[in-house]
Amino acid sequence: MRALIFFFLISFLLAGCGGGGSLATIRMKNMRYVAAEVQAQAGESVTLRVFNEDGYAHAFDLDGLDLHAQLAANERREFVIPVLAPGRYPFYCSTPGHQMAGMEGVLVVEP
Ligand SMILES: [Cu+2]
Repeated sequence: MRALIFFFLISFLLAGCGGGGSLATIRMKNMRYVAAEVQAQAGESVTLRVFNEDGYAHAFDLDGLDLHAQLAANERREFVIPVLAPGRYPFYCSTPGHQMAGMEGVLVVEP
């Protein structure tokens, strides 16, 4: 029992330090999110790396996590989410007309 508590404590500390987390890459190219479905694991920290590979500005909007960012041409941003609950988190580009043109995707968090 004591070992189990110790294990959970270490896991918690590692998660707090950013260790054991995963990386999800979201690329914007040709008015699309290149991987329209991105996977992540629940219960650990996730680094979302968003890269605008187009020669013009895009936005990254993920309402479920209240993430909203403007990305200039060829700009790269990272968002660290300490912990995610399982579920589907749709994201889109809020630049006028872009979501209608197909700029949307979903972050799928597996339990
Ligand atoms: Cu866009």
